[in-house]
Amino acid sequence: MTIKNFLWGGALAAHQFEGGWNKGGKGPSVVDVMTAGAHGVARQITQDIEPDKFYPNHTAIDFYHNYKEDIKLFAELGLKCLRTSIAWTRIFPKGDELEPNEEGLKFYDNVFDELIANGIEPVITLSHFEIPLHLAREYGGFRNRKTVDFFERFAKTCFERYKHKVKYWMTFNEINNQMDTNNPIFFWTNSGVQVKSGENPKEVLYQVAHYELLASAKAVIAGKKINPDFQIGCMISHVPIYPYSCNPDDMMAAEIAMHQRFFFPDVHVRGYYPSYALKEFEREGYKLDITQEDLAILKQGTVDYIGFSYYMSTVVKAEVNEKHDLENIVNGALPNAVDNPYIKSSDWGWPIDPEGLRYTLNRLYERYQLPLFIVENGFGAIDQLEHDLQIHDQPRIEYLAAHIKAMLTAIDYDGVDIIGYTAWGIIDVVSFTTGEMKKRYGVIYVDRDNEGNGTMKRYKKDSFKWYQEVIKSNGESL
Ligand code: BGP
Repeated sequence: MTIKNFLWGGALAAHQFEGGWNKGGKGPSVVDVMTAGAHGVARQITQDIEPDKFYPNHTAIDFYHNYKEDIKLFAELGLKCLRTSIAWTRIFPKGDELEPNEEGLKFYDNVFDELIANGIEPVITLSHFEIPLHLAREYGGFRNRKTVDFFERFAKTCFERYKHKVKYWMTFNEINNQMDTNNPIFFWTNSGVQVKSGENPKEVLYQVAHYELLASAKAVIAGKKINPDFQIGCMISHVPIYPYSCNPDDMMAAEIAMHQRFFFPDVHVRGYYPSYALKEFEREGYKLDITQEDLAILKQGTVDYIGFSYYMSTVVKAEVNEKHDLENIVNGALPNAVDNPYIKSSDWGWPIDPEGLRYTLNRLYERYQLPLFIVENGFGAIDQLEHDLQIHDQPRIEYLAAHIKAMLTAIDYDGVDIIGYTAWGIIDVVSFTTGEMKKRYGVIYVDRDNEGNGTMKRYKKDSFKWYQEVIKSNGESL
């Protein structure tokens, strides 16, 4: 094996584990007004915080008050890095203030210092689905050019404050999952946007996308001025799309559908709009506010690496599948998606496809020739806390082992350049899509249920010891 200085780690996002949603001067974000859903039941976006409703992210797993103990566990696990995010509303509670909230900045100083003291490098996402609610309500989120400036101010504030503590940054988490314009949750959490009746969601999407890509490029430019050693990446969700058969029509359907996956990283990496997007804008007659000055900024603010999440693959046929369920996250905006008969799925219907990770690594690397960082991968499942306080999560071990093996093959045989691997939800957190607690990813169990009840105590699962060995052996022991 040829990996050196590899960043083995765990991944989390502020709103899914911190709790303390209104502590230390924090303002509400777009996820703070989202109720819990369940498998097949969508989360609701409420107008404001309604007293009779349960908002799972408000307390989450209360890392806010337990960060020292949790970081101790991460150190025992041997993590080399922890990928997490900065809650924008801890720093700018409403988003449009001129001055940041010192208490929020101090909280992350404490967290980063604690991580570094324990030999864990913080890897930071600036915006992981938690744009300030005020920006969403008052400005329409990223449908408004002003939000670009608010984000830039937030990014600069973080870069300046943490320039000696953080090297690896990402601008927007899974920026591309809002390509699924049928799912209002993604638009809301990525960008603080709700589509109005009579609007063409695709036209709204591309305007929002432009402002976000611009905000990302401006952040990259500003970050490099503050510390030229910063590595600033994008973060995309990558679900490869396979053709259902070798029928050239299926092949072409898959190839065209992949534009959806590549649109955002194409701009982040190359600094200009891809030809297929420009043709679509023209063909559909979209009226977009994109200036020459913006295009120059996109060109200058390209990313250093590609952070991405990988959970599953999907399959399309040339013809539209009438039974397609548009609420189904797996198939998202692909009306021609079908099941893959060769692979199994998780209890939440997410196809399990480790080879798809090797395929993804190869495709992304050949297209962009930039270092890749697998910043999310994991297995959401129900875990049982036994009477003897053990949790036997063998399926999770199998999932992670198979994916890590595929990654190591991509490094050793295919020569793909990979910075690191951070297992998603290293400690159990609130599920993003469903708001549930019972969809667990962690190697550390948290005693909390879907309704927010439980002792919040932490327990090591079988996968804890297993992952500890993986890290210690630098991937030799799977
Ligand atoms: C990604 C998000 C994460 C995370 C993960 C698992 O889309 O970046 O925030 O939650 O998916 O999804 P879920 O929690 O819905 O199972």
